[in-house]
Amino acid sequence: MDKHAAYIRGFAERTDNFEYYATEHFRMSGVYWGLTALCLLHRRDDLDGPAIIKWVLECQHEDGGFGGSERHDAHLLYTLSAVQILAIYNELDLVDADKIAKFVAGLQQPDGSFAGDQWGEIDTRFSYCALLCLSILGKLDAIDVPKAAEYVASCRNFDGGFGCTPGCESHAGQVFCCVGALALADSLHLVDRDLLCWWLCERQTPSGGLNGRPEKQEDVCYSWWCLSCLSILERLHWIDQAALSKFILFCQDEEDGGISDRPEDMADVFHTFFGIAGLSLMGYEGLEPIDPTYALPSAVVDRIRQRNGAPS
Ligand code: GRG
Ligand code: ZN
Repeated sequence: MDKHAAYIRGFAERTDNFEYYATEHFRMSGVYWGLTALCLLHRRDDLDGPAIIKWVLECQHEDGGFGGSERHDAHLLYTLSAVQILAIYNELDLVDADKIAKFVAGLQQPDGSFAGDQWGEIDTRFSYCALLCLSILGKLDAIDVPKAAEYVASCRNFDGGFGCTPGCESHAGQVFCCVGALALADSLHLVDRDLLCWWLCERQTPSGGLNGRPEKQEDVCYSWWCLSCLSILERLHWIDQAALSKFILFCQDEEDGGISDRPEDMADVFHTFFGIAGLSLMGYEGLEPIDPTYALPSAVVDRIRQRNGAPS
């Protein structure tokens, strides 16, 4: 745990390398991944909270949305990450929730789907981002929630999985977004639970790791994309958790910290977060629990629920 925390801190501190500039456009999500991983390791305050909060606020646009970093266009992906970061630091009062809700609501289309930004790409990822962002802010009433759920359900396939838009192939990443969105919309009855959970547990390969769709390679991040759905749908016991834990642990860089997508590859912050998050979902000793729908530490979600007046 010490090495993973040091790896994440090192990533946050190094700005004189190629990766720093090459990842500029999605830095807001990178900060969310690193910070949430540190929370699960009980080390939230290893990063400079006040500096991060100041930077997050600098990335907000006049229309209420947030960019991936300063000078980048507002997008739902980074608006969600920004709101998640502020929730972790218990600093949601620093932003105008109505202004953010207006930005999100402005991206909903007549069929219930969401565009990611003003340029109009439609994807079920953005449905999840919109619903989660507004749930955290306690502003779900800014959008048409039943219509949002109806659109997500229209992306459901014969195998029980979900894709990016209607008719697109089932992919575990999209399944996470759709199951998460339906959970937030209180519409899980639109999921064919047994069919989908069977498809999800079929993602486990002989390596113990999970893949994202049939015939593809296993990858640590699917420990989150698949497992979170199995957890939401109460079927976590349908996979071999011991074998999956072993696979994730095998992908650790034991010298420099960090977790890679599969054994022998280079570690990165994305897979470090999703590996730790997967272990946390399986109750791995010493890790903070994570909420499978909010993708935030459970303690943060309890606080959000209290703030929004819902029973925790
Ligand atoms: C708050 C956790 C959280 C997420 C925000 C952005 C988002 C919402 C969700 C992304 C879901 C998604 C699509 C994940 C998949 C990422 C991934 C590993 C894509 C790789 O796709 P391919 O086709 O990989 O390159 P395979 O494994 O199919 O070969
Ligand atoms: Zn991956």
